[in-house]
Amino acid sequence: MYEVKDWEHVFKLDPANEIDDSTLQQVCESGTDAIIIGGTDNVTLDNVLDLMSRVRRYTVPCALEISNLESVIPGFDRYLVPAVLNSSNVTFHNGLLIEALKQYGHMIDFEEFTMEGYIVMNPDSKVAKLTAADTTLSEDDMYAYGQMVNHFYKFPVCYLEYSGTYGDVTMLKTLKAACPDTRLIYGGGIENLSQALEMKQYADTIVVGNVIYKDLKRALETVKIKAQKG
Ligand code: 1GP
Repeated sequence: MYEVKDWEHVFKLDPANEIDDSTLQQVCESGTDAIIIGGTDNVTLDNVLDLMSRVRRYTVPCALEISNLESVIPGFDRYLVPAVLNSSNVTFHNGLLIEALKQYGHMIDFEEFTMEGYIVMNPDSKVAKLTAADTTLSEDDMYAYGQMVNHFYKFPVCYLEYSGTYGDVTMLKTLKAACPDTRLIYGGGIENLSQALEMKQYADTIVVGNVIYKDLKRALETVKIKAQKG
């Protein structure tokens, strides 16, 4: 199952964070649908390679969410390419992408790549600061972004990113209403099963990140959303 459309629950590991073998084993053998390796700061070729090779001991699919060109390496099951739609800096829409294509376009297997229309909503997150994201979106704005992803860009994935804080479920619901054909991913601040279930009402896929490093037991419980769906 290397297609994002098959993923209901995903753990995201930040290559800049330390993770011990026992924790990694429990995360990889949790029954989650995939591991995404991705972060904002200090994502390097070395720490991506190290984490990928450790995750590769397990059968769980492993995807790289690309944050810079230096750390893109072969060997992942899938590559996720974020385009931050509410960024005021064109670098994060398509600037990095055009550089990547100029350098590597001749050797890319495009089937392995999935474009993500990203909407970054936590103003205090590193990603919001880095990308100069406009996090003050109204519900009308959110609906329009959803329409843009679903009907105009026709990206396969729309990712509502509240990284570091639990988001507004109303915004997610609004986005879902605008995205009938797009895989909707929610990530940010999910720290327990009930939060995972709340967001899963509208998200097709939920991403659990930080809590892995804070409270592994609660992180692992979130995988139960797979058993409890409809
Ligand atoms: C981050 O969306 C993910 O990119 C998950 O967010 O780390 O807050 O769980 P958290």
